[in-house]
Amino acid sequence: MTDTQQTWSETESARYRAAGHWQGVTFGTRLRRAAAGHGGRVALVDGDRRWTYAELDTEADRVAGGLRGLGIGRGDRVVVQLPNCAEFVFIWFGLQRLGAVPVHAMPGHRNREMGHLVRVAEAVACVVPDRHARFDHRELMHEVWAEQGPGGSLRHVVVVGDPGPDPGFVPFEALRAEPPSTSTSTSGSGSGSDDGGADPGDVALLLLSGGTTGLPKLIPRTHDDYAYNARACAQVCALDSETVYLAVLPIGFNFTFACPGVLGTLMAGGTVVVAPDPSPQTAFALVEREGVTLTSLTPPLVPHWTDEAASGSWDLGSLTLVQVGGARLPEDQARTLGPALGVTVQQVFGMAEGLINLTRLDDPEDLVCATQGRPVSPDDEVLVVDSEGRPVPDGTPGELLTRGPYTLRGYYRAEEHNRTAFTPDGYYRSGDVVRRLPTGHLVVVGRIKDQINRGGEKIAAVEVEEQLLTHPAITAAALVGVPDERWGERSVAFVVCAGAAPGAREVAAHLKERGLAGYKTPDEIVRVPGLPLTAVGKVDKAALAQELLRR
Ligand code: OOB
Repeated sequence: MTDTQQTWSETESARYRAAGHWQGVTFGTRLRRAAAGHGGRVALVDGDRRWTYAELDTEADRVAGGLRGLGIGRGDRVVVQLPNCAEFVFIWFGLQRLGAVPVHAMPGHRNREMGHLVRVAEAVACVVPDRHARFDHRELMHEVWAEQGPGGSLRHVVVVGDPGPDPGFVPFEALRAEPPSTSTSTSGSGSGSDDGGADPGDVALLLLSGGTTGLPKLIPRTHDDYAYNARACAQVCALDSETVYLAVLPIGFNFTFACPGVLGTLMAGGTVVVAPDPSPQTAFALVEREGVTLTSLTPPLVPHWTDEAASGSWDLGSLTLVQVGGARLPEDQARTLGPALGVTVQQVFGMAEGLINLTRLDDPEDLVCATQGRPVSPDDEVLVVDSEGRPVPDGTPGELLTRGPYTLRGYYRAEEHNRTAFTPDGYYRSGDVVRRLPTGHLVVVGRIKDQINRGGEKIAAVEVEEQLLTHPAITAAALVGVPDERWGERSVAFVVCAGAAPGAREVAAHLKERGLAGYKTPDEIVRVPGLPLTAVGKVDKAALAQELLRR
């Protein structure tokens, strides 16, 4: 595995090309072709601002010009941490135009995560908002910059909005100030091309894994594989140029961006509308105004959307399909959502690593409500195996292993982790426990990875435990997920203390001080005299969860 190439074998690559999955077209070139083919159609809407495909193409050129002026070029990694706004899309395609590689950070990430991403990716720049959700991202970037030390890779911070007094911070507006010049030429490779000379097999972006280890791993996605991810989802969802997609969840989340999301919609010639927040009030106003046809949600939003729709004060007539995924959707909520909104519901069981499962638009209600869908590609290979790695019969729970035309073969710069995260023949060990039905539909029944899924936001237990142990009073810690009505799962930290136990508030303050994203703060702290161990001497988290349920 090199930095810029994924490692499917030659045979597999040839097969995926022959099947038409990999089309050999970079994202930079795709946007150029879309602008040439249907430049007058509306591509993107953000508040009162809207851009046609031709205008989006021009914005990408302008941003690329500005980024090139900063010395950014092919293969360079840039961490993008922006809330839902048009600038995310401009930056993303601006980077594609240079053959540079966006790293999708989440708006909630803080010092620890951002610093880690910059270090692992050896990012040359970060793009952040000035403030978002009452948090100053410029201050965060000051810390990240200061902490990287003299040998650090970071050279630029681009700020969307007010860059503040620091002369080292580049305002986004200055980036796009220069009218496009050389960048519109389509001749040859290099700085003047549509894609900076990128190869379709190159890494086009780096996604974050939910993580089971200390810090999130980076997932390399190539132009060929990621475009197929978006297109295969778009086909199942029957997207076309009439599609109006509303981006409600964070735009950098794989679900929102490419399942089919932003990229699938743009590749179908449709319109992407960005929602500044996920409330049903904001979303429904946009549905009415823009004629939104499709959107995607995580399960915790579903009851709010159902309730607000029941108020009867909205015209949701344009909306035809609502996807729900990222965490297990309770069956009763799946059953009420469709009638409440007057839409088809689709369950989505996906992962940043690749494999996407969707229920089909014509699936019977029972499959839609009680399964998490089936793979989008005929070439997705799925194995359900027991603890010895032997395939189990349909209907029997086992771990989901998968490989295919858009599933990673290795995390970025994580050789040691890769040795255990994949089988010798290249299957990704998902850590999810599923049951497969004879129809191929999967039911997610559990998980063997040490991760908590809090309403779609993934928390690696180890990462939080390590941070808990930095508190002077905590001598041992175990983070456990327990069922929760609102979040599906909430996180409970069992701690062993020397002396007085810190309260939940103090722990939260400590973790914040350590620069950990807020959603990773334990929902509850339980002091215990000691942690129970399994026969092999590991912390017995099942026993801890049981203990909590008993109380
Ligand atoms: C999506 O991606 P990630 O990378 O944040 O998380 C993947 C993990 C899966 O391995 C599984 O444990 C869980 O999230 N998950 C679900 C689920 N969808 C994801 N568990 C139960 N039911 C579901 N429907 O979460 C993601 C990526 C693309 C599309 C949709 C979700």
